[in-house]
Amino acid sequence: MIPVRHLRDINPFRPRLWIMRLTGVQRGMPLEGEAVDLLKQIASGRLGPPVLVYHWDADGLAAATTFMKFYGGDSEEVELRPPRFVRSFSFKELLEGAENRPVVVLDLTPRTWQLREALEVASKVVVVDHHYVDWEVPEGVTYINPAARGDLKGEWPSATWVLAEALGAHHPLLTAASIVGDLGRAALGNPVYARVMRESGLDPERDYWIPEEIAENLDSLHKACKYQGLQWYPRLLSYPTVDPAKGALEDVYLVQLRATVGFEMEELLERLRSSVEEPCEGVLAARIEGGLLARGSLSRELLSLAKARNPPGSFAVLAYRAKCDCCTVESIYARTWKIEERRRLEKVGEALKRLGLEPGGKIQRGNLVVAAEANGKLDEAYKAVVEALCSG
Ligand SMILES: [Mn+2]
Repeated sequence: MIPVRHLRDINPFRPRLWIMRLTGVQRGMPLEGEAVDLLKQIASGRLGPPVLVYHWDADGLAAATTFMKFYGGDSEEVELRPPRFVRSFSFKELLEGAENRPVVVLDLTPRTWQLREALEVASKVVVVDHHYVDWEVPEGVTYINPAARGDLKGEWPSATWVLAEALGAHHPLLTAASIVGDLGRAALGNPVYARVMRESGLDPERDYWIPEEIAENLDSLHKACKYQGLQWYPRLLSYPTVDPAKGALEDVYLVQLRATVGFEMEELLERLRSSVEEPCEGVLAARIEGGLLARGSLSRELLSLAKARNPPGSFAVLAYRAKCDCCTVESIYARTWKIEERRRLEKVGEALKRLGLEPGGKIQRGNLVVAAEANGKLDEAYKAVVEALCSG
């Protein structure tokens, strides 16, 4: 279940592969202009120690580590404040006690109301991201997101890569891990992934497992709801004596945590299989809770259960409550594998909006999902989604 692999005689961690300055040739689309200048000023430390607010996944952690590695001031003074596993967090709460500092938001896509709050409590607000954005960005927010209007060519596969291009520097293997973290095996078809792997002295296909293990190790922090770990690792991995990619690959705590997540996940999947309901034909639904933040994998598993039925079901609906030490996180997911069912999925999104939730997701071939954070409204959200799918 947990693959044990060895580095054999590959040693991608020779000093030459530590942080590399990107040259003009290696850079894809150079990011320039006032936005990048401000980011560089913050990274130099001249505007005072910043607060980093970053996504809890491998890409977010890699981006935060990259920023810390390049920070020109005293990195001990940088505040690391990822949100507590919810995207709809409040900057006012998150930045309490660290007001009037520059804030750098990494791999998160705050909504208009969140950015307005950020402007009230921070001296500068810079967002570095690669997600689609279709809402207003208030004046005063500096946005570095070349993928904001879409990225059909896959030039911006991770926020870490956007940050690398903006800073003009990165750790290529850590960047490769950030891409694998976001894309999974689809990274194998991504041009940026191939480039940064070669830059690391690695073969993009044969050595895929190296960035994959790094990404899985980093991702086990959020899967096991280790909030303190999210705050620690970008600092630990950016210490001058540590190679961040090697550190993330070999760190004993991360390796053990990943193993723990692996077998707890098996138990959770077992629980999921025994709590499946079928509120109407073709819709498989489940309401469960557990100690892992694993809503994405659980909802995908539920969809494969639906698909395996005879006749195959079209939809999976998951209401999941993750009970973490730091907090409880409730989410609602609806998935289908049929592109022709996208209209019904859109109805799910509308139903969730009517409840005051902020649904997001992807409606594209091969990945049709609508999801929302539902803290305090999980039962309502579940009923609304089932009704939207079952009422015709
Ligand atoms: Mn990302």
